[in-house]
Amino acid sequence: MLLTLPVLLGAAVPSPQQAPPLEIHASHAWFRYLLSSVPAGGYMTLINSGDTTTRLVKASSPACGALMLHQSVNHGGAATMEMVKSVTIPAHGSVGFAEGGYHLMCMEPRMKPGDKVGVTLGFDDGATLMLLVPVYGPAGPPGTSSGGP
Ligand SMILES: [Cu+2]
Repeated sequence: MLLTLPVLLGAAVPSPQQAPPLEIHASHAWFRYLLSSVPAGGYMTLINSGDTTTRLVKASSPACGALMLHQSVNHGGAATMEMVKSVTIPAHGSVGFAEGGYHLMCMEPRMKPGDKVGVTLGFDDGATLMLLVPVYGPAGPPGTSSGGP
């Protein structure tokens, strides 16, 4: 559950001249590609090694018509997915993007298994993280089909 708190502008730190050092990194990122007519799900773990909680607020890729932040949700037994405005990554914490939870949704994917596609993640402090994300077919990465750690 997220609560929206009033933003105290007076307490904001001065705008840095460039994006602050990135303390976010991604591990085990991959796309599941099915067909060009079906959105491709993007999965990863985002790790925040910094002292500041941050939020992922956008994603883009030249290999996608649009790259959205999604969350799978269960409304009274019906599984659907919704767009989310942001995903919070706690200080010294991590967030998993996996089936059944948060994921990236690549609309109109232009990729194929074996490709590596560029993805840019944008955070609420203005920082960006560029990834090269491998593409797998329906079975996913080798050795992870059992659910993995
Ligand atoms: Cu989705």
